[in-house]
Amino acid sequence: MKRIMVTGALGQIGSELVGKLRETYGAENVLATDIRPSDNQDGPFELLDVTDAERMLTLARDFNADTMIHMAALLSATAEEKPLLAWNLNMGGLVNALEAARELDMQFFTPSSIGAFGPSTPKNDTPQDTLQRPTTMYGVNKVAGELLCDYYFTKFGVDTRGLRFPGLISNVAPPGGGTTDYAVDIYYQAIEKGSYTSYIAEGTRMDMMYMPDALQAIVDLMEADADKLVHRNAFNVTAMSFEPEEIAASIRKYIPDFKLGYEVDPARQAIADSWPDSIDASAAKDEWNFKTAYDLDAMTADMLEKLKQKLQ
Ligand code: AKB
Repeated sequence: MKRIMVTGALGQIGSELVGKLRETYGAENVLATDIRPSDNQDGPFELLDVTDAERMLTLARDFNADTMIHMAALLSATAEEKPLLAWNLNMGGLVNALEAARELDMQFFTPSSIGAFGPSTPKNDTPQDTLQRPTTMYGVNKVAGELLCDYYFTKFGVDTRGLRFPGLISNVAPPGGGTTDYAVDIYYQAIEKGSYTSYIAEGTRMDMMYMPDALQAIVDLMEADADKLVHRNAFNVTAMSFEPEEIAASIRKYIPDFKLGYEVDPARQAIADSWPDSIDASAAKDEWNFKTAYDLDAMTADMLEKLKQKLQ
């Protein structure tokens, strides 16, 4: 049975991933860590600032971890507001986690993002292997992170794996500081107010995926046969690509009077404009059978049902 340590366990992905890993591998085999304290009593938890390399290594060693899932990071919009903090946290945390993995011979996962692409990347069907010259600090961190993970694999033999996530949509943890967050907020506002004002402009397409598919993709990639992996860091994955009007149209199937307006935030719009419209996930499909269960309408139905239960 795996012994898994998760950093950033209270973040947008971490807070659901820990539950999924505990269901799959047993609660006692998953150590959740975060810089903030947790009220969750479902399994082991430790406070950890990921820039503290010594504590990270000690926690992993004391837990006998054989797998490190490193999630702690600032997302794109916050990283753009605080670029130096983003560099220190995103890169410092990653190198500390990779060093712990090297020292303790742990399997390793960390997410990359569609943010690893930039304006000169092909916009449609963005290939797995292509030009990556991002213009955001988050993107710089993600490209450097992909390369660093490749380096730890080729140089030290650490079993590093990663996914380039699109915008992730979840009904559990609210996102914080991302560019794609509008596609989560829109569901909350649809239920609470029947309308939404989008900070992303009409016609702006971005890739997205429902959180249950993202969690399954992490487990599937970590379980994949290493001999079949041509790529490692990081696979393009996506379930859908849409613009604000398309998600609004999907919501109107359940809330017919739903209204969408626009008040564009230039900072987040500039980030969105530098990212692809749709990426190609065929390498993930070919190398480890990546698949998704939710398209836009299936996601909308589930989001609205779950959020109604939560908010009413
Ligand atoms: C963000 O918007 O920053 C993230 C991402 C696509 O990496 N959701």
